[in-house]
Amino acid sequence: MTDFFKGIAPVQYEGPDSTNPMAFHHYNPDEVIMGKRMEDHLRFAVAYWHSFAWEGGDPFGGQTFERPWHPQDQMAKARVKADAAFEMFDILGQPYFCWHDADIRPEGTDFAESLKNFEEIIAYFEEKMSTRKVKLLWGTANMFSHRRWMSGASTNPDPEVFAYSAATVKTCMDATMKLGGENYVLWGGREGYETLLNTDMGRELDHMGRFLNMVVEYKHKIGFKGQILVEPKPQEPSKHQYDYDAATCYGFLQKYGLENEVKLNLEQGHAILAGHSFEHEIATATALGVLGSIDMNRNDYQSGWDTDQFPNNVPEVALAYYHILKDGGFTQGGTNFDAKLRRQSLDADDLIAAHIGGMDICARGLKAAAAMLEDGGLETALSERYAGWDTAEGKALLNTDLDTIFDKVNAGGIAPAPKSGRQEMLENYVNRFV
Ligand code: XLS
Ligand code: NI
Ligand code: NI
Repeated sequence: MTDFFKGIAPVQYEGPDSTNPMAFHHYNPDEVIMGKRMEDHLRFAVAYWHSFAWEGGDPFGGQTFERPWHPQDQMAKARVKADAAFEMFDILGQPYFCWHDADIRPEGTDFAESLKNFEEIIAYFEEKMSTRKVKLLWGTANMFSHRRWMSGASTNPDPEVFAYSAATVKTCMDATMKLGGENYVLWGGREGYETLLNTDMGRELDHMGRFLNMVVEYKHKIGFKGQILVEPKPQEPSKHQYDYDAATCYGFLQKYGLENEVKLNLEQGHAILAGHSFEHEIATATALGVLGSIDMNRNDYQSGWDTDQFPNNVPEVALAYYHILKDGGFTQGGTNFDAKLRRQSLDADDLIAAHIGGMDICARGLKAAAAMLEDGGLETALSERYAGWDTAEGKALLNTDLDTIFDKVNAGGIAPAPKSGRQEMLENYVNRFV
């Protein structure tokens, strides 16, 4: 036991009229929405890196947080950190959590020592999970912080780094499987470049494609039933990252024959950095059949950086869940809070309140999305807009050729009449629900 969260009781649902800042006002796990419990729709996960490993630094200043598990370079402290993490899971009652290897264990002096540390903590997690309901949404490898990864992991010009990366991912997949993880994520932290002057892009992409194929081969070899997910991001820390956005990732997966094996973990902040909206990224992934899971957060719209704040915009979140629900909802994926406190938010109750807020915002978004779908206004408008394609003539058009179409148009049989796109009407419609 730590006393970091001492005096903070498990968070309960008290409804929208409650003024208790340490209660849920909208997240009611058992409430049934479109035939499914809210908890089973949202599948919330706490991110170990932001909540427990990050020390409050930014590019201009170091650590602001002082936690009982600091400094993080000792095994005993890694256990204290795990104790605190599971205490927070008990307080929040969220069903899942996620980690990178580097979040949970201190780095060893060599690969073998890092692995020993990692396996000891995984065993410690296993013990804690055996008496609790909390599960692992996904595991991943941090192959971007240590200096060995400065020129990339699978895309590194040095084959020894490729080898170190492959061995690292193997151990993280093993641990994810051991803990019953439902997904395995690969975010290409430094899989990109700082300058094309020193970069053989074609070669790096081929190496990354081969690496991901090895991951998929290993998944089948060990019988891991979880989804393999890649996480698009356009830049930061690299100037340019190869997994730029959902569409770019899909092209990459197709080129390397992986489009039926690998899905996407989409993040709000990364969508914004790529110049998209979150719902654009989700709609792209659902159109291509590769939506896997989401990292829920929010970027500051002025700073232009991956600020990883907790979400606080209901209309935005509602449109994200609208596309997720329309796609049938999460199966193995979920809503991971890849979000961190502001560096001045020093206290334990700030950390709890941040998650309460994020969960409540998502609950409101989900309810609004479900209400829109149940009302069906957007679907009716869509089917009316595309109705021409459901007629016999519309269907036949796609199965003919330019000459035949030309003859028909030229003979005067076609005279398109522009129709309103009704954007404001539809925006007003959405506004009724959010
Ligand atoms: C960083 C990424 C990272 C991944 C996991 O921007 O979002 O947190 O989700 O490696
Ligand atoms: Ni991110
Ligand atoms: Ni992320």
